[in-house]
Amino acid sequence: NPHFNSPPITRNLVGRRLPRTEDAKLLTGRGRYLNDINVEGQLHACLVRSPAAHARIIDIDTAAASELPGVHLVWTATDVEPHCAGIEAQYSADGCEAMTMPLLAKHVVRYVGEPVVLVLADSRAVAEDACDLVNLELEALEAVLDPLSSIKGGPVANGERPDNVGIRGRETFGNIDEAFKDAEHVVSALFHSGRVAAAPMETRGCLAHYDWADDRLRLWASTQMPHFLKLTLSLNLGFAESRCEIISPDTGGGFGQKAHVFPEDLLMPLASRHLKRPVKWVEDRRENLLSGSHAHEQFVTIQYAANSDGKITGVRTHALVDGGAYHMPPQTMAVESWCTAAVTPTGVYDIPAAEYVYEGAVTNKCPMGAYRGVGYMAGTLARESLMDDLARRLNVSPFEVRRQNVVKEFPWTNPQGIEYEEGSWEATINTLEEMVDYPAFLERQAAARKEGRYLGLGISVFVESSGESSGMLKGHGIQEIYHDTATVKMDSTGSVTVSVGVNSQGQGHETTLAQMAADVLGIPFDWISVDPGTSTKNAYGSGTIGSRVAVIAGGCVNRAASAIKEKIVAVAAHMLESSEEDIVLEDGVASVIGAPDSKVDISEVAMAAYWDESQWPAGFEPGLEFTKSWDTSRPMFSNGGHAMIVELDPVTGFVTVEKVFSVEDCGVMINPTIVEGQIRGGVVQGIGLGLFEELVYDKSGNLSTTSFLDYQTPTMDVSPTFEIRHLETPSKFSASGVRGMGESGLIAAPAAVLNAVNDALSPFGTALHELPASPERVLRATQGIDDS
Ligand code: MCN
Ligand code: SMO
Repeated sequence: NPHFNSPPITRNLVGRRLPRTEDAKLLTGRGRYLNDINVEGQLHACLVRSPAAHARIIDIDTAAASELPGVHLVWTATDVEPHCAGIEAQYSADGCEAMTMPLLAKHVVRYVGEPVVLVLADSRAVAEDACDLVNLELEALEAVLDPLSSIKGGPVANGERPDNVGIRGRETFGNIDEAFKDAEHVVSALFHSGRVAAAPMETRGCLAHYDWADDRLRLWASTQMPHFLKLTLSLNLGFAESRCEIISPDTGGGFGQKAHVFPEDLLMPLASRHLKRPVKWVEDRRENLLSGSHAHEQFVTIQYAANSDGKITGVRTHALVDGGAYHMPPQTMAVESWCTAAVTPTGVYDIPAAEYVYEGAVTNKCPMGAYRGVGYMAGTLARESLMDDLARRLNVSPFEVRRQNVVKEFPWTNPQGIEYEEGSWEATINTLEEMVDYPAFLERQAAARKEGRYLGLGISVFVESSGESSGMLKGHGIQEIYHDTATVKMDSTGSVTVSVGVNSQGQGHETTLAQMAADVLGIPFDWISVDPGTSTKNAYGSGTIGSRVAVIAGGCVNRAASAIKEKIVAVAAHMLESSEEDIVLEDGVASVIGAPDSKVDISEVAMAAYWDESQWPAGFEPGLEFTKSWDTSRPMFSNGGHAMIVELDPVTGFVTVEKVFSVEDCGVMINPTIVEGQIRGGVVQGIGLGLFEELVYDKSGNLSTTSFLDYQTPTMDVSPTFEIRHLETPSKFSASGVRGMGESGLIAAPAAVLNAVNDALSPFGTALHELPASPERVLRATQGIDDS
C-alpha cells in the first residue's frame, strides 16, 4: 500500500467543528439499537451461569426447566460440543499460550458467571424462570484467586494451563545492568490498578436469524468487530462466509468490551439453525458485570535508574495481569501485561536502556478483556506516577523532571527500535505548565493548607500508538495483519455513499468520514452519507479498535474518493475542453484554473460519467464507484497530557476533581468538537478508574459488585470543568495528516488522578500506589497508613 507522502488535499471541511450528523437521530430517541430490532417468531435466550468460582460439574438436571410451558430448548455442553468445541485464542506475542473458551462449561466451571446452560423460551421472563429450575450439582474445587501467588504455581485454575501462566516473556534493550549499577538514584514502586468493567450503557447482545429456506444466517450484533465475528462464526460453526451477514445497528458504546467474540455470539446462531427460528439474547447489567469481560487490573513494578541530575538512564518494568480463567478471544490476556511492558515503559522520555517482563496469571475470575487504553493505562500509570516519586526525591517540580527527560529531537528511536517520526512532546509539558499557571497554583495550595484544605495537582503525559495497523504490530514483533477497505460511490446525480468496514459505537464516524470524503471530491458535506459499517456486505475491516478509524478507514476513504476524483476530472476536462491538470473541484463545481467562467457542476459531470457517452474520454469506463484498501506502513503515534487539580476532604476521604487541563496532539483534527468529546469522555472514565470503580471478588471468588449500586461509575456530578488545548503535528504517513486519539483520555487520566491525590496527601507524608483512590484508602493514607 502506498504512503501518503504529503497531505494530498486542500483542507476545507477537514478541521471544521461541524455538528454531528448522527446526533439528530440519537438525541431524539430515534436510534435503533439491538433491542429495538425484532424478527417475527423470535425466541428469547437466558443462560444459567456458574454460581461457583471453581467446581466440578457432577450433574445438570434440566428436566423441570424443559417442561416449563413456553420453553423451546435447553442445551448443555453435551449438546453444543459436537458443533463447536470452543473458541481458541492465542496472540502472537512471545510466550502467549493458546487457551480454549468453551461455549458452555463442561465437567468444570472456572469462574462465577461462566455460561453453563442455554435456555430458549417465548419470552425472556419465561427463559429466566426456566433457568431457575435448572439444578446444578457441583463439587467445589479450590478457587485460585490471587494472581501474585497463582503465577508461581500451586493449585490450578484451569487444567489447560497447569502452571497458571497464560503468557510470559522478557526482553532487554541496551545496557540495563550498567545503568542501575552506575545510578545515583534508584526509585521503584509497585502500582496496582483495580479490576474494572468497560460498562457500556448498552449491554451485550445479538439476534440470530437462520433462514432455512435459503440457508443463510443474519446476525444482528452489538459488536466492534463485525467482520472478525463473521469469520469466527464461519470457521467454528461451518457457515460459509458468503452465507453469513453481520449487521451492526446503532451501538450504545463498546469501549473495547465489544471487541471480543463471546460464547453467546456463537450459541445464538447455533440454536437458531437448530430450531430454524430467530433467537435473541440481550443481557442484563448483572450479567454484563459478571461475565462481559473485566479490564485493566494489573500489578506493575517499575524502577528508574537516574544520575545525579535526575536524567533517567534505565527503566525496568514487570507487568502482571490477573487474566481470569480463559484468554478472552481473540486478543487474549496479552492485551494487558504484554502491551504495558512492550509499549509503554519509555513513553515520551529519552531513556537509553529498558528491560521488561510480562506475565499473565490464570485465575478463577472473569477473563480479562479490552477496555479503552488497554495495556496503556496501567503502563502510563506506573511510568507517570513513578516520575512524580522521582520528582519528590530530587525535590524538583513534576514539570521539570519531565522536561529534563523528554525526547527533544525527532525522529527518535526508542531502545526497542520503534521509530517515532515526530511529536510535540516537550511542548505538551510546557503548555500544561502554562495552562495551570504553576506558580499561582503553588500559592493557592499553600494558602488552602493553612485553612485545613488539601489541594493537589497531578500531571501525566503520554504517547499513544494509534491507527492500529499491520505496520504498528510488526514494529512490536507481532505478525498479525490488519487491513480495511472502503467503497465510495458517487451516483449519477452527484450524491455520494461512503461504506466502510468498521462500525461506530458513538465516535461520530458518519460526520468525520464525510468531512474527509467531501474535501477529496470537492463537494458539499450534505451530498455525502456514510454507512458506518452496518452490514458486512459492505467494505471489509479489522474493527473499531486501537483508535484506528480516522487513520485507517480515513485512508481507505481517501484512496477510493481520489480514484473517483480522477474520473470526474477526466470527464470535466473533456466537457470544458481543458487539460486534466487545470481542473479544480470545489464546492460542487469543476472549473478551469485561471478561467473561472469555464465551469460545470459536479452533479452534471456525474450524470455524464454514467449516461453521456459523448463526454467520455477514450477508454473511459462508465460509473463512479471504487473500493480501495489501505494500511499504514509504520506505527502512528499521537501524544498529549492532562493536568488535574483535586481537593481532598480529610474528614471523609472523598476526592473532588476541580478542573482538568488537557493537551492533545492527534495531528490534523478532522473535527475538533468530536476530538474534544473523545477527550472529555475518556478523562471522565479515567476519573472513575482513579477514584471509584472497582470490581470486588470475595474470598470465595464471588463477585460482590454486580449492579451500579455497588459498582460506581462516574456521572455528571463528579465531572469537572475542562480546558483543552490542541497542538498539531501532522503525520506525513496518513491521509490529511491525521493521527488517532480515541483512547488518549483514559490512557493518561488515571495517572494524573493518582498524582494529584498524592500531591494533596504530601502533608501527611504518605502516597498511594493503588487505584481506585477510594475514600477508604485516602482516609487510611491521611492517617499515615501506607498501603503499598
Ligand atoms: N478524529 C478526528 N481527528 C483526528 C482523530 C480522530 O476528528 N485527528 C475523530 C474520528 O474521526 C472519530 C473519533 O475522533 O470520529 C475517534 O477517532 P479514532 O481515534 O480514529 O478512534 P476510532 O474511531 O477508531 O474509535 C475507537 C476508539 C476506541 S479503541 C475505544 S475503546 C473507544 C473510543 O474510540 N470507544 C468508544 N471512543 C469511544 N467513544 C464512544 N462514544 N463510544 C465508544 O465505545
Ligand atoms: S479498547 Mo479500544 O476497543 O482498542
